Amino acid sequence: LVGRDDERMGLGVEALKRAFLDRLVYSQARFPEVATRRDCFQALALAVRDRLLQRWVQTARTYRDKGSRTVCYMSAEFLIGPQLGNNLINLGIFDNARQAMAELGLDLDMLLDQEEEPGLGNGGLGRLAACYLDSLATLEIPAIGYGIRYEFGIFTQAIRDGWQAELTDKWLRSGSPWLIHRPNVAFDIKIGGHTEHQYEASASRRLRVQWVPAKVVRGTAWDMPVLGYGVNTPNRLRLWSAEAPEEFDFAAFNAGNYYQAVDAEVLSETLTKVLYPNDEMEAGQTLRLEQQYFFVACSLRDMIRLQLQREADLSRFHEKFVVQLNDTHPSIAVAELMHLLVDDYEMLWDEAWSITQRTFAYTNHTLLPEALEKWPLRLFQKTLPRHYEIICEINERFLDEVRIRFPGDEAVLRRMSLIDEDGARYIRMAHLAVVGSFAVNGVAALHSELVKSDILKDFYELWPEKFRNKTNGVTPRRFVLLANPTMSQLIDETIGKGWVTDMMRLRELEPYADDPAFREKWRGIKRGNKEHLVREIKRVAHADADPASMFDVQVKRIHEYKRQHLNLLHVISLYKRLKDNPNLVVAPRTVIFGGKAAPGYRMAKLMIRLATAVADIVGRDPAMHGRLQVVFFPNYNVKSGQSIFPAADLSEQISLAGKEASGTGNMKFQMNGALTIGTLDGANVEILEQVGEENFFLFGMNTPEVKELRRCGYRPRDYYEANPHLREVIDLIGSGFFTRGDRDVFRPLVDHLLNHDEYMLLADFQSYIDCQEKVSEAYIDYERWSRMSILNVARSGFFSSDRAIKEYCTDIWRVEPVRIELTD
Ligand code: DL6
Repeated sequence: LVGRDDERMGLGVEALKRAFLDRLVYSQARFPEVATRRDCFQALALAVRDRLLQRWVQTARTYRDKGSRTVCYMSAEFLIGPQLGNNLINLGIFDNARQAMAELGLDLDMLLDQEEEPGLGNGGLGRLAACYLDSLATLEIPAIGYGIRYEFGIFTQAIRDGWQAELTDKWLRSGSPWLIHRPNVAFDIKIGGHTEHQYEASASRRLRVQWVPAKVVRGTAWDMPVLGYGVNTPNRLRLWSAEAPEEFDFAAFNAGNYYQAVDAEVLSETLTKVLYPNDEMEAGQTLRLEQQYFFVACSLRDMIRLQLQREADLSRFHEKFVVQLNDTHPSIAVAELMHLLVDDYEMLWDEAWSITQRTFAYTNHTLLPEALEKWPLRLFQKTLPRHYEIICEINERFLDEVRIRFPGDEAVLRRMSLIDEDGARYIRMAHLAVVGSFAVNGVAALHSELVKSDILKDFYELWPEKFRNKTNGVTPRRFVLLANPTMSQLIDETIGKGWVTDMMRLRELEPYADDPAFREKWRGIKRGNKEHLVREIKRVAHADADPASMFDVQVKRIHEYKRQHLNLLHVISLYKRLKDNPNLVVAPRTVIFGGKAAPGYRMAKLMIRLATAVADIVGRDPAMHGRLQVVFFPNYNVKSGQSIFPAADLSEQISLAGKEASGTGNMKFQMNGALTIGTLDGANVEILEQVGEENFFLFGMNTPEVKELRRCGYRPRDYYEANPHLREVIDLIGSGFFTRGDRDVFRPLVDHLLNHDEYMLLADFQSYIDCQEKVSEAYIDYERWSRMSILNVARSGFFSSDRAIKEYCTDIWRVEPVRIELTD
């Protein structure tokens, strides 16, 4: 198969041209003169897909022949981003494709821009899953990503009159060239109904449990190939889509009720219709629980199907598959595997439980107690009656173990139970995940410690050996090589190309931080990236930005704990000081915000409104020209992130210490040469460790200080009373200055800060302002800044997702790479 330069496989310029034209005619039914941009994108994407599929078939065959142990990464979200550019990079044909398209009179960038972003995730957690798929394939680890093919991904954000408006995300409007439907890989999944227990006549020993469902939904597989960089391994991302088991309900149809017949189909399809936004406590959402169960049930059946193709029974299931639960969203898998093994495959409970506990590992991604998933017991029981029984059984056996370990301690039993019985009753999904898994990890060193000392403390005391840390990482292929080609080229020229898969080699850049000529090139590259972003800002936000100013950027989900409003307090403080003292010497700044607020999260939406209001007033003030600008970049997503990270000078990572599990944006900024202003939170702690204090702007309380302040009774108003400048800033917001005199708009925000301030902005305010002064001084000394920027990149290797995945492989999954050879 290899070495041929034909339309399906060749990687050279001529072969790519032929492949493109072939696909344009035979897949799009177009000739070049009338082809739309979309047709051309589609043709190129399909030509690239052909090259992936050849490798994919070979990979699948090798895995089957070798019976390889496989990692199954189960996640309700995979924020994969546009695929074409990344696939060209990983195939090593980006430049060839550019040339091929140019020779056909087409611009590759224009084609790349046609691709709809698959918004199959909310933020960090979903993007992490996508980075991990890239690294798994790059490291040649047999792996399957299992998730949901949402018809509507995360909403598209528009800004209307300064407020966030949500528009539906029809990413599948024109189909996706990357998804391959497998209608033959289909499972019928039961939901609702009741159970029937059949007992032996002679004794009351239970024999079989029959689950009689209220409805059945069919899941069919859609596969997306995920190619590794510089290797022949495309792994599989398998996404499940819901449909009715039969096209029509024939009974209803024959009775003449066509609409009732179609209704069933519509209802079934609703199941995978839309991605739920996080940050909204919607524990009452039956549909969300059904979604979680549906994709997990399909995935486990798929794995069992594969295992039974290889072996006669399921006794070695856990040797062939290891399942990583990405947060609690798929944790119902613990009960589902028990249901399958015990009810369908008639295994004894103890053997089934032993297999289950050796199959799963669980990653926790949040320290916010309100984000720990729990389901109202009634809702759960109604939706999954059999799983409710299984969870009760798991719980009884588990609590017996707890009783032996902590005799007589009723409080610990209540705290650890899988069922929360304090007040309204809930099923605690994190507890189910911990009990059913052999390994539990946090996503940054500090977070993993807090998991052990706070949120899962009792479990850590019971099973200390289960707990580990796996600091997150991000893929340098997408976020450096693809996003920042000019910097990548300079690095290639300076230290060679090996860094892309061995990011620790970036350390070889360190001596160049002291080379003035190198620093000048470095600045030139950043300037070019900023000019590119300026054009994007003009296009999407209709705002001007000065590329000579410091690009001070905070892009991430909007949430009070991430404290975008603390950033805004600094902006207002700077604005006020510049107004009061026009000769103040400070670095000119463009402060850029981006991020979505969950549609039902009122305070987050108000924070966006504050950002747009401040941007408006500052933008209209001629005195701010060349000194301060504020931009809200709408609809921040993976694609726009690729323009934003390479252009940033300053990365804002300012969450309250102890709240951000890790953060991954912080890593993407660092890899692109931005300096961090941040608290000792999440992975910032490790970034600081890597780059050294002199190359990081640290401010604010640390986690013990936050705890101590809370213990003593935090009174935000005391800080307001004691700090005249803080008072001025807060009062300006409250006065209606940013809202044409309307004092009501921001009243909830100001009241909240003065009376509650759960995330302690006021306590950290002065430290943040002082630190921003240091940032400004450093930026003005542009040689020093460039040096720091180079050192940040040189010391970013630890945050490659390859490092993280290698740790998972050796410490949790115990899997080995499998080399894929392409043979004739
Ligand atoms: O681990 C990926 C990412 C972390 O970097 C963020 O710090 C964390 O907030 C995020 N967690 C979630 C949790 N959502 N829920 N549940 O998105 O995970």
